[in-house]
Amino acid sequence: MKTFAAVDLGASSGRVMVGRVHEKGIKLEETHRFANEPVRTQSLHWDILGLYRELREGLEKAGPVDSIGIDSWAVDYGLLDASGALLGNPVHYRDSRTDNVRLDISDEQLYEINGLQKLPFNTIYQLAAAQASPQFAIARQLLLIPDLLAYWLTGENGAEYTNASTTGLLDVRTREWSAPLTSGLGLSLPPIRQPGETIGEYGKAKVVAVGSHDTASAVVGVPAAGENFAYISCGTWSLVGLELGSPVLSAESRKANFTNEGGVDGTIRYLRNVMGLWPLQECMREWGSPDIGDLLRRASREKPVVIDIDDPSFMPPGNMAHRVARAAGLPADASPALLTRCIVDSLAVAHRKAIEQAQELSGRHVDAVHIVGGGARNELLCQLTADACGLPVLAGPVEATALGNLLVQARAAGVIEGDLAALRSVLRDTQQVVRYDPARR
Ligand code: LRH
Repeated sequence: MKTFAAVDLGASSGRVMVGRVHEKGIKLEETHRFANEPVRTQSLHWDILGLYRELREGLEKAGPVDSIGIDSWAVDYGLLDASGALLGNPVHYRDSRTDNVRLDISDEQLYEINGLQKLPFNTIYQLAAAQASPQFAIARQLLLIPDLLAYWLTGENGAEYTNASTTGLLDVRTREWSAPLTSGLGLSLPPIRQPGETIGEYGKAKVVAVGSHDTASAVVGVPAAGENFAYISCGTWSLVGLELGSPVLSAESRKANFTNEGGVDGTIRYLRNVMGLWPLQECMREWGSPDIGDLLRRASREKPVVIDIDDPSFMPPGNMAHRVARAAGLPADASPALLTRCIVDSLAVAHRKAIEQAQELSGRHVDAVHIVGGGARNELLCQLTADACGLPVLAGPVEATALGNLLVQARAAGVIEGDLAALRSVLRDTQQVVRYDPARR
């Protein structure tokens, strides 16, 4: 048996989880949890030094481990000067600086190179927005957030492949930085490293590259058997899609805004970002954080109301309950239960749309939908998703991201052998999964 630390920086909190892994078992324990709140000055920023301090405190609390793996959400980065010092606090992707950014390349040409859905906050747009700043003029190197933290721990720099694949700067075919997309940046982009590679040492522990894009680790953590499954990594976002062997780059795929992100072991995460639980999280914050179980029970007794929850107007924070009520044609004082029902119903319908389109565009048929992440706890959402899709939903594990992070480390350490299917079979043997069958229509 070996012991690993998974560091996961999520939308509102960061955690250090310790996993004890042997060939047939995995035991997970959260040893440190800390806030990950963005800080607003003129822009919305990461509190990166505070997070680094918490990360080190968490590793201290974790005690001796064989290795450490770090993941976080995609696309965000820090800029370093020629001496390797960080230039300012990284900007959070929900900042408005990318609102009106345009690139010199057409959407069609861009998709042909990078295969990514158009999300206004992809690194390529963030860089276009940042390029005129004085900071950028002295920037020499870009590191994505997990790579930046690993650099501080080990002194080694690199770009982990799954997260690099979300920047918009990677060539989806060669899996390397695209020369046409990066040559004008005036920045050096670090060499790509694959999940499982050793980055360096922190004390006696190795620091190992994992699927450092949280969604890539979550997809490793999907306890699926075979390949005919769709997954929803459901938390602040719902990342809805399929695991494929090669990208889908058709015009239809681009128009439907499907992405071909890089997965662990050379897989392609063919998916679309669906708004996820973000609007509900924002409403809950406005409502003073009521008990979610009670809210969902009351919501389940309300009549369904469906809106286009994927409308980009729901992306920025603030005033969410009012925005949802207005979109649904409900009175401004609509009850939290009714608004919750509306968000959850709308999300279930958006899940169905993405799963149907993913199948059509890729030719892959699915016969079950796995929901992993925090959303797997939301019984109403799981049932409504099963009903909307007309497919069984298999919910869990909630901790798919941390588990995917740990499994890649465990394989690198030789505790578990084999491909993704072998890693997933450990999950099927050890993790609880709840099945929701679709209501008969
Ligand atoms: C989910 C996630 C998603 C990205 C977004 C920025 O946490 O990484 O995959 O699109 O955050």
